[in-house]
Amino acid sequence: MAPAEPNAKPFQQQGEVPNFPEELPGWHGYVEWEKYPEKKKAAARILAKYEFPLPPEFQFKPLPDTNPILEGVRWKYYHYAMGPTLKDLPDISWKYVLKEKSQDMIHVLQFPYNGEPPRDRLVKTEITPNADYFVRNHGGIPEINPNDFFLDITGLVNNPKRITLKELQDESIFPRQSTVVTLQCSGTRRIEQIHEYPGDGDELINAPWGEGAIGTARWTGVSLKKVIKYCGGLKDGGHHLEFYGADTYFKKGQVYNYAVSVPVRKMKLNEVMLAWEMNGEPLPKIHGAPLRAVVFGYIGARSVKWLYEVKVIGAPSMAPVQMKEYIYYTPQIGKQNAKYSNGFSIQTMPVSSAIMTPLSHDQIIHDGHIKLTGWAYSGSGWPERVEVSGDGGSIWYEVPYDKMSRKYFHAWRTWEIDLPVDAEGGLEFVVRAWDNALNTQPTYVRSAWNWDLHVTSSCHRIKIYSINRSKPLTAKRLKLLEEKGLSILPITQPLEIDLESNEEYLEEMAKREGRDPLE
Ligand SMILES: Nc1nc2c(c(=O)[nH]1)N[C@H]1C(S)=C(S)[C@@H](COP(=O)(O)O)O[C@H]1N2
Ligand SMILES: [Mo]
Repeated sequence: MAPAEPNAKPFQQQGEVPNFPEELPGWHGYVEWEKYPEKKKAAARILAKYEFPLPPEFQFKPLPDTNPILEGVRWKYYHYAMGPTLKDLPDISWKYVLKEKSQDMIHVLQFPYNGEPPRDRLVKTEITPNADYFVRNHGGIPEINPNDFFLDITGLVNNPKRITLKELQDESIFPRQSTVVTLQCSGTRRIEQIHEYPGDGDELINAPWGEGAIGTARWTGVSLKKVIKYCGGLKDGGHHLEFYGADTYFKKGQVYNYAVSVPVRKMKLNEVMLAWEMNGEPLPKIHGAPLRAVVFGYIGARSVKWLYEVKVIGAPSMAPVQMKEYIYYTPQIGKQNAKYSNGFSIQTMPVSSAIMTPLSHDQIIHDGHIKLTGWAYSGSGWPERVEVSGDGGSIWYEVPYDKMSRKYFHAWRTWEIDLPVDAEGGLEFVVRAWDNALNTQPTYVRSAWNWDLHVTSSCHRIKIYSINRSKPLTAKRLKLLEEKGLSILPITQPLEIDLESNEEYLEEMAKREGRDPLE
């Protein structure tokens, strides 16, 4: 189970148990906040009574080797404090993790649930099985009965409408769209930034993601463009689309429904889908059932789950997830001088890639070639070339085109290469991808460190230990160990036998003219 957070005292209700009733029958775990400013204020007053436990320090210390790695006590307590409607959500959400996700997921944060699949499995298939698809939640999982579900289209459209799921699925009203799309969380590979320089430790949870917060699925639904057309099109001044999710989000003592926005241009390009199917199956609860947005090429945060309202607005959303988070600062900006306005708002994802096998610190016995596998992705195009280096980035080898999965406009490519490796000992393997517009990746994590620790798109580097059996001495040593029933692995354990016999030593010394000159 979850590791204990040392600073967390058991939750203690302060004052009367609040009651924020559910908004709609058949929509469990959904409290509407955005339409009721008074209710929001009441929730803020309640939250102000508490001193919530601090997030544990895991950026300056090693991460616990538990699974879940982190528990998220603070976020559980936010939910407990809100009374009966939300207090069960940590448990309910965990129940869906166990039901809908693979048993061996790496649970990066138990609540709100964040999880990624084991590294080797993620790139075995170009389409990620639903059970292995990463999950990034900011709150609990609402349980919404599909028969009770509807989507509201509001704001600057000519005919605002309430559309049921049945209507959305009626092909005589809306043509279906089915597209292979990769979603990538901007936190992918955050662990590399944490290891070099820590960042913002509170607001962002800073889930210490590895390389697996990315996945590819065939999503089925309708293009939002068709839905907006069905509502009579945009009114003048409608420039952005705000998406609302039914989950509750807590930030700096306030409550919200999860909300973000994308420019209408994205919708006009048919790059925003409202999806109810994932890889031919009904959308899993944990991935946003009954309905989610899928925004092609953008940071995962815009693909709102449990989507219940699309509001056409004039300027980018002022909701905290859009305005205050997912901001990419320069290395000179941090806790001392950051403002919401002095960084990029992360929308289109840059070109990036990762080596998924071998794993960092693997010790590899080989015959002059090592097989590497991984993924490459670009939000504004597609990966055209992947290059791998066995020496930290001096010499690069191109992944053969027939060892890359097929091209899609909106998806990653998985790849593999038999990398020639002559050298032995500790080596640094590096990958970089090039997209069709010739964009490639920054060289080092340091080149693109940013305070919120987003978008670690620098060349991915792993450290391995090479044992090359095509070298005569190595072959001989391995054979000897095998005869004695000993293993060379792990290299961190002492070798129990002498490195050579006295006779061999003397013979070698003679050949080398001894240790010291004779005159
Ligand atoms: N309603 C809602 N939608 C959400 C989120 C959320 O917490 N609530 N998380 C976002 C983020 S940050 C990401 S990366 C993706 C992850 O999608 P997945 O969990 O289906 O993989 O969902 C996005 N949509
Ligand atoms: Mo994300």
